[in-house]
Amino acid sequence: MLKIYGIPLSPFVRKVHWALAHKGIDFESVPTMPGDDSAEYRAISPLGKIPAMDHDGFTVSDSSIILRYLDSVFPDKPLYPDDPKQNARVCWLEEFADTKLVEVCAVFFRERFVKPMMMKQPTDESAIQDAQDNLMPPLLAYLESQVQQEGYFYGDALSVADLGITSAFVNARYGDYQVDAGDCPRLAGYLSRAMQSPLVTEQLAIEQDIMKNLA
Ligand SMILES: N[C@@H](CCC(=O)N[C@@H](CS)C(=O)NCC(=O)O)C(=O)O
Repeated sequence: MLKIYGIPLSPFVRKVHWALAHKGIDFESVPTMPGDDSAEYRAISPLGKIPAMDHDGFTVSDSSIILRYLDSVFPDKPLYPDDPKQNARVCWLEEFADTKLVEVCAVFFRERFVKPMMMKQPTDESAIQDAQDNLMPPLLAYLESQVQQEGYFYGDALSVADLGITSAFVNARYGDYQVDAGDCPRLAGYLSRAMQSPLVTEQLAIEQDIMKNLA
């Protein structure tokens, strides 16, 4: 049995759920909040971060490590290409998404979704302004220079680059942030294709159900 610990509002947990859905592998989603400091959870995720995985008693944490493991154990529909250069490129795009892009998308998510809706706290408009004017533009410019005009973000098959980048922007979307098609036509076109793909629309509907059941 495969269990994924976390909640899919986390871009990292969402990435793993999407990978498993793409590969057609059943799993149990075990709702776990970020920073869970129970001894049981720390045993499988020593930093207390989500996601973590339990596969027939083998446990490991971190979305990228989980995805690499899953790609080896379930090699159909690989998310990491075999070719060394293509592999390095998608790993880099995953890293870019998981570090800087998630961090900036999280400003919109935190300020316009988590704080007002979940914590009943006011939005810090200056944080939003800074993200919009200063933090996001260089990231968008880079992604605009890398994304393909058609199809997937990189290459000719869905890869972890698509999962990481699209998942980060889902968090920005929860915070009412959209990429402007006038400024970044290729990236906006890509995100519109990705968000409307059957994988993403189906998974976002499941995400809504999971979150409703937790509320
Ligand atoms: N590199 C990790 C990052 C995971 C991560 O930062 N998860 C956040 C939730 S989005 C978390 O659990 N934060 C709690 C904490 O840092 O204590 C991964 O790819 O899984």
